[in-house]
Amino acid sequence: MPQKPLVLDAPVPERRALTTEALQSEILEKLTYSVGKDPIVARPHDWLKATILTVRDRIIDQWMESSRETWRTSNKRVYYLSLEFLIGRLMRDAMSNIGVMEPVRAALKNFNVDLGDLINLEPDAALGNGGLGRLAACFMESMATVNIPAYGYGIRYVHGLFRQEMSEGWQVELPEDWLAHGNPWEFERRESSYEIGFGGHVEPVQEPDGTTRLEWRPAEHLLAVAFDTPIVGWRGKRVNTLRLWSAQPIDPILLDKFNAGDHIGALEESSRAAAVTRVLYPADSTPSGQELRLRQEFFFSSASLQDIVRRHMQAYGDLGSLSDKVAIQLNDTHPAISIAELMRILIDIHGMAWAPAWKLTKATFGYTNHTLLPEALETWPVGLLERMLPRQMQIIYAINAEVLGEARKMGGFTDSQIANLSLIDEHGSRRVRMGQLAFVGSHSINGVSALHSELLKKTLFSDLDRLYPERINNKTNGVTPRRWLLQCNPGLTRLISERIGPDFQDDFSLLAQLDKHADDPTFQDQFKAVKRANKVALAQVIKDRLGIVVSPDAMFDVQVKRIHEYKRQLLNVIEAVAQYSMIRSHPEKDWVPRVKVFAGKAAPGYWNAKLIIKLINDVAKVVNNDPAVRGLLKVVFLPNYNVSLAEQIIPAADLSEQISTAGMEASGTGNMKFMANGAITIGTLDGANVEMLEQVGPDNMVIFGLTADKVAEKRNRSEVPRSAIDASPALRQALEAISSGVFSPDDPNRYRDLIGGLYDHDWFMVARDFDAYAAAQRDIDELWNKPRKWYSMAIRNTAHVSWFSSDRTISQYAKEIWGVPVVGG
Ligand code: NBG
Repeated sequence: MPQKPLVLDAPVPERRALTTEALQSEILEKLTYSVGKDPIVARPHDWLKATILTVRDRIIDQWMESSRETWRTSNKRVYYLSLEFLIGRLMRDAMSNIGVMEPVRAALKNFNVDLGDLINLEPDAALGNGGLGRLAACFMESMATVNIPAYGYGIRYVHGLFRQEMSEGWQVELPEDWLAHGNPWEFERRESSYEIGFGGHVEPVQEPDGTTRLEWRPAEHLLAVAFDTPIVGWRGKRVNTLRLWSAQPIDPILLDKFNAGDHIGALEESSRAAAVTRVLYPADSTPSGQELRLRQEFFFSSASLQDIVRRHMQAYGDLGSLSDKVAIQLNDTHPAISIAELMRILIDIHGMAWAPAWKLTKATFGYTNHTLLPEALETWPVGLLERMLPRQMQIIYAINAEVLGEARKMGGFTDSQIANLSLIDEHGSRRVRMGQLAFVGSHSINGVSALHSELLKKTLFSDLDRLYPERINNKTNGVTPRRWLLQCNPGLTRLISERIGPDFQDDFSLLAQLDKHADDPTFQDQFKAVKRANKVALAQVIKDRLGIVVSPDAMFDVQVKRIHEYKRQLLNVIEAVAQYSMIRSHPEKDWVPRVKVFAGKAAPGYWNAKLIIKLINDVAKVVNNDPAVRGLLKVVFLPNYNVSLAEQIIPAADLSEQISTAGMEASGTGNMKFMANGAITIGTLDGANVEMLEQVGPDNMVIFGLTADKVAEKRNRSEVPRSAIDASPALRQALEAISSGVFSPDDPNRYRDLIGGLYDHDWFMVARDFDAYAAAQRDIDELWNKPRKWYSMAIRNTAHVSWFSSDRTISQYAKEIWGVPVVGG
């Protein structure tokens, strides 16, 4: 029998007073009774905790109301399964969304505590690597904003993404400890814990009615315990839950072992279990391929599905309606094992027959693909799956038989196309392709920009697209304009509000009204003043962290993102080297002063990416200290890029570098954040850049380089890059300088192989795009010299950014994939 929660119609509690006095006494009460500190001795972390608890209280009433409403209305729920949530700090976001920032600031001031200091003290929750994880965090905020009953499911890693430090210009990884002072946002839910099995075997079990069913008997179990964080939308109307799972042992200590004197052995199981959720894998767009990673994937998938099924049974008492009431979105293939696990739950535990279970599964799941890079597509050895998840592997085989049967029935597939469709990759040792599994088990497969979705159809999934037409669709990424404009750039927000009124904060399409002010010199001057103030603040950060002095009147030219060869930080730094030698050989020319800002982490095992960081730092050392440069070019690498640093850098950027090899960046989301903050983009026709160009128009963006088609063509012809290098004296000279050790006198051969690769194969088209890129940079210089033109372009970037709000993206998911209503959006 369905058991609905008892109280469905509790009265909506009175809103708490928003006055400074009320907040002041609440903060004091939290400090005293929850933190246990006397204000006289309280430390900054105590005040932070008391403030977060105060803000949290104001969210909880609405949180409960949101979930009561979902029970009451029986609306469909959306579950976003993601191995990564790159949340960053939550306090400013929450205060701003519920509108208590100023009274909290005033209340703290009366205790002589500065809110700004507390904001900077909050640890940056980095439970993700890059764009994919940050997208999940933006989506959580937007789902609450457009009033979708949604849950995010992920892992509560004890250590998020590593902290990056520099040692003589090399990246060094140190553990990040975001939980060191506890996490006042979360609620541990011991009652919501599930057993997760691994290993063992599958056994036939006789039912009383004479039929047999299969049952998985895992050899090993551990416990998934839920930790809930409330995520509040704009204006606090809806609060959703981010539920992160933590792994714990079933038996915290084996007492018999302990009593027998084996004190270490007694805790072995405990530490084995805890290892599952201890660390985030630090690879971005490259799978780690390790057994522990697969354990993480299954652990959080199984826990989430058990939770979803339990909640559904509690409300409806029957799984037949699952896909009417539940939509599950798979964020990349990381949770793809969920497809086999849901089938197991439906068939083995709830006794459903194969055909209806398969239909229900497909109707419930949607899959978002985030990359085409072949090396980034997850596969797992069949043997490993058979050992770790024997029943799920049987189900994968059965799904595969069904898919291949359908292909044969449809006909027209060659042997190699059939091999392409198969869930099992038979080349070399047999492996399960998680992308194929996610595809066949979902009714919707989406890419994250128009170009990327087209390429999905044409390349990676061309055969599956023929077998199952209409499943592939596009949902261009977006970012939350609350965090990435209103909160990170209060100066610009104020200016825009003064010009067009504050309503754009509730309807970002109103930003388009800025277009008609783009040529107004007064508005341009104000826009420039806001930008300059943000640059002064960033210059201070650069000085504090690196001891490098940069002028806020120089152009801030910024490339911040994960370090990856396809993102081509190398192209950028080679161009800087070329520019450096131009400045030296032509001191008489009127060079545009530039500060090149880089930041980003490299996967610890990705040698070339780490070498590129070292190269940037080596070049910086020479260029920044050469008196002949006269400060006209500065190169800075800011260590430990994370969400909070991004919030400081992006509002201060004049130029946004989005220069990936065309066809390789699925979407990019940093590009949209820079656009919102009035930076001009220099970019390739890749990912969402293509749609940015459509929105803002070719006069307001600088596009260069090979298109995705041309890149593919050149790769097919395996054209040698050497001719491009021979034809470009500037490039040749820069490459020779780097590879001969001009920037690495301590180790002249350091960059020989890295640069050699450009002569050899140049997979990422660095050499072949160089001249176009350098020319585009000179166009940028010219624009900079015409400030009226520059700021009209900058303003138009902000004016036309609303399409890239994640509210728009989420509304499209809701309408076109999930079938749930949205508000506004
Ligand atoms: C990344 C892409 C980005 C994209 C984000 C979010 C992975 C696997 N993919 O281009 O590289 O913006 O996903 O969709 O991290």
